[in-house]
Amino acid sequence: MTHALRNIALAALLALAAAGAGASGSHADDHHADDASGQAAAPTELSDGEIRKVDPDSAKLTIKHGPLKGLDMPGMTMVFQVKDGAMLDRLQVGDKVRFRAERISGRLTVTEIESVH
Ligand SMILES: [Cu+2]
Repeated sequence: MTHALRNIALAALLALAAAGAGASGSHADDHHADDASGQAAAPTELSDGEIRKVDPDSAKLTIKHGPLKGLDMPGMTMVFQVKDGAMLDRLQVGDKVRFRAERISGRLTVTEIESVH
């Protein structure tokens, strides 16, 4: 009898846990969809660009870039966030660069950049 009660209690707990996991799982899926699209949008290759403005104070970079295939974007001059402000230390206006841009939290962010010499 004690075992039966324990089993019922366990079953109830498991059901609760499953319901909880299901609920949080679908919530996580929403976020995961964002992440997945961000990752899917990330180009696998570096894109070409030229530095037009370096803004260390706000960790932003203006780049005249060629087409960004992964982001479905034609060539243009635009402002990017940079993932790490220190990335700007070695960049100067006029530098030819190769860079990777990803959509992070809805913002186009340079996650990798290197000068082309
Ligand atoms: Cu652009």
